[in-house]
Amino acid sequence: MATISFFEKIKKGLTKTREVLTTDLNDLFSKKVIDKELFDKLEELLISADMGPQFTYDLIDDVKKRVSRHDLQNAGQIKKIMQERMIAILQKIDKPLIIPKGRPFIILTIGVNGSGKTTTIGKLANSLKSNGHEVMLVAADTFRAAAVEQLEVWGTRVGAPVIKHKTNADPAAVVFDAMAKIKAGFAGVVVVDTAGRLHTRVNLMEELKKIKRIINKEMPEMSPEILLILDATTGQNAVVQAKTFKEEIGATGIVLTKLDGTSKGGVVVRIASELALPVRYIGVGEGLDDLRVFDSVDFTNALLVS
Ligand SMILES: Nc1nc2c(ncn2[C@@H]2O[C@H](COP(=O)(O)OP(=O)(O)OP(=O)(O)O)[C@@H](O)[C@H]2O)c(=O)[nH]1
Ligand SMILES: [Mg+2]
Repeated sequence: MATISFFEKIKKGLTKTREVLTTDLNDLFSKKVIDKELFDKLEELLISADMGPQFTYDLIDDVKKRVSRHDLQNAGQIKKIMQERMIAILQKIDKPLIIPKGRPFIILTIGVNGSGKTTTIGKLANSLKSNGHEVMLVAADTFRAAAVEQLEVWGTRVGAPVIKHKTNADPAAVVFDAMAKIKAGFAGVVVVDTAGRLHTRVNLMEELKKIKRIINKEMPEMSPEILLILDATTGQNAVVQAKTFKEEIGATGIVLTKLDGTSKGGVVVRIASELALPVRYIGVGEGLDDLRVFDSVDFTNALLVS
């Protein structure tokens, strides 16, 4: 079986959004004339891919101005303009997570129920291990039955130890144990799984704040990466959640999961425009190898270039 390239994998993962943006746009741009109907259809497409109203109207406005200046000869050129505008926005959030080797580093994952936290941790641990990092997983989701077992399955698959307590134990106490491992000499990446929560649930938010306080108290010299895991299939809702988590807990980066399951991949543009938070990784499937470092050029190529 031929191995598919890194780029092809992203492209495959983005198929559903690609279908909207590339296939439908190509149909649209096969028209020779640039008229009102074309703009209406373009607007509809961009909105359905969840690029957000701002991006959509700015793009259409730009194209209209170019048309009136006779700068635009055919509709096909619109795609190029769109890619340039997307890259200009996405570059701001294109800041990969740099993880040092031989020193402890803490990643705390946060996000609503089912957004993909535990799965992302499994995939991330796999990628870290293959890049030569030591990895330790921390089962601070003591809330949901079977959450610990789910993390342990990933731990076994990737060969990473899991720190755990019993169901309903204090999550902060599990994190405290992990900090003790660092103090005792563990010099790898500690990845903390937490319970899913509604972004409106006060008690669960307080639990996350407590975990963060423990990390800051025990490891004051360390800046943990607080990774907000967002489900791309929820589109605009993911942006709303992100705002709340950012305000309440203070995220430092985003992972956008399930891009393979949605035609709303344009939500990355909204995230970039509305939240000043880097997108560190994207999830394009459920397998071990389905996490990708976010790169604005690769991403737009995967979406728009045939
Ligand atoms: N297709 C696809 N599915 C994903 C991806 N990431 C996660 N999932 C699936 O989404 C579902 C929920 O994932 P979990 O990792 O359990 O989510 P969670 O945030 O840990 O959930 P809670 O612990 O209940 O809050 C699982 O069925 C995963 O396999 C992805 O990138 N693509
Ligand atoms: Mg989980």
